[in-house]
Amino acid sequence: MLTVYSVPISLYCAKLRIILRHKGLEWREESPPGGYGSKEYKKIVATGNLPALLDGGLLIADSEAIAEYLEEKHPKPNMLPINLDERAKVRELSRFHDTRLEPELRKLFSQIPLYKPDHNILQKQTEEINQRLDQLSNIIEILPDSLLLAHCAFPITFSWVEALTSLFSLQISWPSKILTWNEKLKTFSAVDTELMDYNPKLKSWLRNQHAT
Ligand SMILES: N[C@@H](CCC(=O)N[C@@H](CS)C(=O)NCC(=O)O)C(=O)O
Repeated sequence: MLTVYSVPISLYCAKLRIILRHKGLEWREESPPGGYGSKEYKKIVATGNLPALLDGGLLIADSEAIAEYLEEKHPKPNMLPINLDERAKVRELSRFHDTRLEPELRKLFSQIPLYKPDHNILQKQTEEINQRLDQLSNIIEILPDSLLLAHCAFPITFSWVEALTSLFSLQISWPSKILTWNEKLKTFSAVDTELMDYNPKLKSWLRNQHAT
């Protein structure tokens, strides 16, 4: 059985669970010994980050590397298109998430435990996220009729954006195309199942962070 090193609140671990569920794979989750970034965990995963996958003797870190490995090892159902050009576009969308949208969201994480967040940071990151959402709405073309690797992180990131919007009263402008796209993604049972489990955990984690 596959082993995934994860923590419940990790966005990229949730993305990986969507892929695992969609492919009908079985896995068990383990917390990183000593916590992620710990010396103990770095003996297993040199970079100390999550998620990491252990498949027999093979250990892989980075959700996208894991996703592509699973796609090649378990190609059904297909989560990358057969067509070369389309496959390249799907990878482009994955990179957009991991290198453009999510890093702007992440810059808000430092504000979460604070009673008095820095309003300049909130304002700046609101503008950055709005800009990325706008760009995304120009990248996504059609409503997907199958779930692809590149789709899997977005519904989780959108949940974070929504949760931080209510926490910090952010002025996020959601392009209607993205709202429609996200509703479509939620119709895939692997996405829906993950969100049903993840969203309450996210809300409760945020409440606890804010109370401490
Ligand atoms: N691009 C990486 C990002 C993973 C990532 O940022 N993971 C977080 C948890 S959600 C983490 O491990 N942060 C601690 C660190 O990077 O040292 C991926 O897709 O796996």
